[in-house]
Amino acid sequence: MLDFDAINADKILTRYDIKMESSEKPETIAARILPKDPALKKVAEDVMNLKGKLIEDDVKAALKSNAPEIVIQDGLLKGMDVVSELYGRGIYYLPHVMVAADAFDKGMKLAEGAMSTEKKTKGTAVMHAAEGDPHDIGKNIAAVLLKSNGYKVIDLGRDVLVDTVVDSVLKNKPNFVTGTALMTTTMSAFPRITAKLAENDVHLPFIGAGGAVNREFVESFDMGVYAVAAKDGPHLAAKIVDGWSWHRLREKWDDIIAGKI
Ligand code: B12
Repeated sequence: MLDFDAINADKILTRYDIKMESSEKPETIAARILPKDPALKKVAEDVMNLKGKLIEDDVKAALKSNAPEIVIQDGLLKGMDVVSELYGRGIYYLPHVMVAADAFDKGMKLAEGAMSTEKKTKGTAVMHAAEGDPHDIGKNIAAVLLKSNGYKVIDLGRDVLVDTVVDSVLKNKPNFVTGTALMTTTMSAFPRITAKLAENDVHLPFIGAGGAVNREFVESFDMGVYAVAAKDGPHLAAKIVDGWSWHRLREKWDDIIAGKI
């Protein structure tokens, strides 16, 4: 018979992966990621520390000395980057992430409202987060950047059925479609969408992005063009409205993403 009192559970019930990953303290992780500018740092800290009540005032303050795009990229997004790291290391749990995402959304709404809207529409994008996928933070940022660069965005939201995306493309005839997938279980929706579009004789660039996918996957199906970050959207969109096919976008992808062409 085992003597349970003699067993030290601490030595057994350890998630070694998390223990190892968590050797870096939260403060060190934050210091590595947080911006230097004090106003932007406050915004990032509000997201990181789940301060939904403070974020609106702090975003307004940051907007006084920074462009809305900077408040998003170097403030709100940096806070979310810290949250992602803390979650990945088992320091934050899902409820923390949900509250942080709420604070992030509040800040985004304010920053988006402060952006100048260009009168002339350069082109139209249909955007969505993949069927079964509730992760829409990256898509929302990409949508804001496209809108602020003069594109009309038809945002279908998150967890969007493959058929809803296809119907919207057939109805709205956009210049390009975008999909975001953060889960390995949802990324297969991308090639299902492009296959259905091809059946309807529609051939347009499908910008695929999100933590679950990489360039290799997105280029494994026709029409797929990979985007790493939200800021890549306007670069790719500019080429698309200039008439570049998805084949050509793939060929020149490195130069486009590097901002060389
Ligand atoms: C926030 C978050 C959530 C939030 C989402 C809130 C929201 N509204 O989005 C909530 C709490 C709801 C959530 C829930 C879940 N989550 Co979650 N979540 C995350 C977390 C921590 C961060 C994701 C994030 O927002 N990243 C920041 C954004 C900015 O990144 P992004 O979307 O990739 O966007 C960037 C680029 O990809 C690009 N981009 C994105 N879209 C587009 C579009 C265009 C056009 C362009 C140009 C660029 C672009 O631009 C952005 C940067 O500039 C990740 C962990 C991680 N480290 O990523 C897990 C993670 C994605 N979640 C995960 C899981 C498993 C879940 C749950 C299933 C957990 C559970 N057991 O219940 C549930 C989902 C349940 C369900 N099916 O409904 C897993 C997915 C694992 C996998 N590979 O499949 C992850 C990776 C965590 C993990 N390590 O296990 N989650």
